[in-house]
Amino acid sequence: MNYEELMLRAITKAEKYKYTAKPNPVVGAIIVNGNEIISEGYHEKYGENHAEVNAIEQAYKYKGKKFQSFSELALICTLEPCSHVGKTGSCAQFIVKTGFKQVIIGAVDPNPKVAGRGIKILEDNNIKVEIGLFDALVEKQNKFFFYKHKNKKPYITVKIASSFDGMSHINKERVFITSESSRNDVQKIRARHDAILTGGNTLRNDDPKMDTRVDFAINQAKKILLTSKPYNNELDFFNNTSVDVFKINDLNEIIDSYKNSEICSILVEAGPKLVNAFLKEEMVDELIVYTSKKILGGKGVNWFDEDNAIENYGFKLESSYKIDTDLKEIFIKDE
Ligand code: AOF
Ligand code: ZN
Repeated sequence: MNYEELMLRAITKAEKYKYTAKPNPVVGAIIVNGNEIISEGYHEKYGENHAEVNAIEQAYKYKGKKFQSFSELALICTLEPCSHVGKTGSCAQFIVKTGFKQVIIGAVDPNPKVAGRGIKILEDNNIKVEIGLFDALVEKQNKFFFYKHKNKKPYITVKIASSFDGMSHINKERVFITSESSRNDVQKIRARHDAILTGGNTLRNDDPKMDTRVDFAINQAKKILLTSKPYNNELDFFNNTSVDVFKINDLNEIIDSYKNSEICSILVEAGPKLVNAFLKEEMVDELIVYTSKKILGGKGVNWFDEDNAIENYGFKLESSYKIDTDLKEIFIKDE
């Protein structure tokens, strides 16, 4: 296998850990001796070993058998090895200490704690480093992580469920607008995000849990509540989780407070008032709309005041699917 094939293999296999590594990026590392794969490692779980460490620990089992010294081997990593000592040691230092002489890197780590320093450690220790192999794929795979560090703010997705006549259900009328399949699909969107944000009205009227219910392992998203009024903190929403509560109205200030946190993405699941406030502030990067065939009429309240509001806010349709009788549309900010 050549380095291109190995990098693609590492990227593809790293994908498996996207729900458990978050808010960290998914990362893969492969160690080869010429054409032979000696070992592979992945960042499987947030807070646990980085990919390179898992690969190197595996490789030690074959030292003296498949190879004599690490200087004979090449290490392929999808992301620049980290320079910082975080929850685990510095991968770049560990690679130097292990004795590698050749490292092939996909993308440079945009995290300001790393951002080229890992590469410098390797090069300063006479390791031959190649950078940029399929970096666009690595960036796409870790879209939220790269966005957060490039823009110094989390990626914001808004999800709404709309009746055929463009409405949300009215206060305290707990009707399901969309089908069970659509609601299961929402669980996967929750699973991808690092935080879920809602407002006091939704909390009081709907009593939502807003946790992610899926049949695979995930890191549950953090919860964020925006409310200026009193609330009952014994509701299910507060079960087994820490919730960040904001009593201020300034959305920019609220979102800005996450710029130095690990949160890379926030999913807004709220009612029309808060959703429109996010849109008016031009803070939404992606808007996901589920539309059912149901008509709500007098039992509903309009999601938007004007016709073509989504387009008028500068969104363009990126994709559109049928889910049972519902329609799922994804709109992206038209830059
Ligand atoms: C690597 N290899 O497999 C990953 C890296 O909180 P920590 O200590 O786990 O560090 C997380 C940061 O490390 C993350 O934000 C990113 O910059 C980098 N991720 N680096 O060398 C890995 N997952
Ligand atoms: Zn690392």
